[in-house]
Amino acid sequence: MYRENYINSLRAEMVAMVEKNLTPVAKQYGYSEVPLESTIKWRPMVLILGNYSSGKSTLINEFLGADIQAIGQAPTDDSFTIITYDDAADDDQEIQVTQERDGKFLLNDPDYPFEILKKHGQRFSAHFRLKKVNSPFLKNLALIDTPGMLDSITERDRGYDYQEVIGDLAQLADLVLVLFDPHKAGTVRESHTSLRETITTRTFEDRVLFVLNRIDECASLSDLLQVYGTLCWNLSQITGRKDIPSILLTYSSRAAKNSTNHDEDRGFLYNLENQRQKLKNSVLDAPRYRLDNLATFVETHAERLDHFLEAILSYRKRLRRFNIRFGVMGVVISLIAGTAAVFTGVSAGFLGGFYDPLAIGAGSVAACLCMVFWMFLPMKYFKSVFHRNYLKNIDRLISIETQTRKDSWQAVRELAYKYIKKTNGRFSLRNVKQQYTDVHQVFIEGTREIRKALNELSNLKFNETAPAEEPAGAEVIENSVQSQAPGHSTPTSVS
Ligand SMILES: Nc1nc2c(ncn2[C@@H]2O[C@H](COP(=O)(O)OP(=O)(O)OP(=O)(O)O)[C@@H](O)[C@H]2O)c(=O)[nH]1
Ligand SMILES: [Mg+2]
Repeated sequence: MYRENYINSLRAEMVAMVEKNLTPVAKQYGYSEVPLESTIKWRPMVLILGNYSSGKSTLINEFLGADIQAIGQAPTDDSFTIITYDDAADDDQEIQVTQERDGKFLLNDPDYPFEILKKHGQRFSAHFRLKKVNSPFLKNLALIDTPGMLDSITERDRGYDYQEVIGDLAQLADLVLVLFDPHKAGTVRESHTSLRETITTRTFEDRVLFVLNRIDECASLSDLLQVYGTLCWNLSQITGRKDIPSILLTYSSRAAKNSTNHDEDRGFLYNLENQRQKLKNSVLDAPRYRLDNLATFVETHAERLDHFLEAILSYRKRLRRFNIRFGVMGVVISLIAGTAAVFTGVSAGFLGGFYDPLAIGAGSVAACLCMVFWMFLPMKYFKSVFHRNYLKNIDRLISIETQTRKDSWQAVRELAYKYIKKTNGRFSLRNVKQQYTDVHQVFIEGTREIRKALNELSNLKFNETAPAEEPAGAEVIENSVQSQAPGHSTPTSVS
């Protein structure tokens, strides 16, 4: 409980910091149309992706402790379902769906972070829904069940851009599970595209957990090893990683019990740990991932806004220097012109002498006219040259000495260009200076405390949130396995 409260209060602190220090700047300059915190203020989310029939919905039902999602051998579910806790529901009731809402509601309610998915259109909206369930498993997180990835279907068939949708969801999620099964170990076309292009660019490597599910369906240990090898090879080819990502090996004891393939020798399972509990613990640890992701979120956006403000501030300061230099130059030239006019007037005999009030007046008028001319012609011309030069070489406004700086500058370079072009440098230097100081403070110090807290958290025991009991049906498959294991004599049968 202490751990949970600690995580929740740190989370609230970070969201408040974003709301106060980053969002006003982000909205003012068009860095973000929606408040930055809108995507992070909701509960931690776990996105469950995978081939069709890889057991996503079965896994979710097992976590929830009730049959909430439809399951089946053929591609069963073509919807994205957000499954979340119903705070108003009674925990003592049987676990069930207590409320269902459609995509339209979900995409438009500002309490949820899904506004950014509106752009995927009506067909997507019709395949998006929310289920509230009174399962204690969901107290600190939400699950997202997704349509299985397929071989044949095209984006046009689905009616929306599937890869874009999972890309956006992966960006929102704190943990992404990618499920495979022995029948199609990494060979489904949509999974290929997702892993090669979408997931890798839209989330961080350490947020993705690979799972080889339904391993009870392997005919033998050597069959499992072959499947595992194929999956490793495919994953390293797709993701371009040289190291083999860790893959959890799991199966649903209940589904295995109901499976018809009883004639196969599943004795090998006896020597393998079903890593279901490990998987469950990782999912239950989503709130901690969320904290880590929040810290990364704040660091990333604070750094980008910092660079944006640094660039426009640098432009504004250079413009001020330009104005002072050319202003002084104009004054000097005007004084010279005024004096020259007096000289000419006196030597031509139009004016009585240098101290003649008429001469002083004429000199002043000449100087003023010269200044006006200077400001409206040469200075304006040089200013437009200055403006064009900086727009052409906008990278000169900021020093890009490291790759990280380069990357985050790239993310806001266009925005800075547009802003400078639009305003021509007519914005308040004082305001931008203040904003830069505030954002820089967040960038340098904002997440220091949170990072320290995260270190402490990794030493805190993760206890009551992760009940250690095996899912329903586990006993049966365990018994079945034991009965088939060499040298084991417990006479229990699966059928
Ligand atoms: N033997 C065995 N069968 C499983 C396991 N997990 C799921 N199944 C079965 O596999 C079939 C597909 O399971 P689902 O949970 O519907 O799979 P899904 O990934 O949600 O499928 P789609 O929603 O269609 O993409 C069902 O008949 C399940 O009973 C498992 O670990 N072992
Ligand atoms: Mg499903």
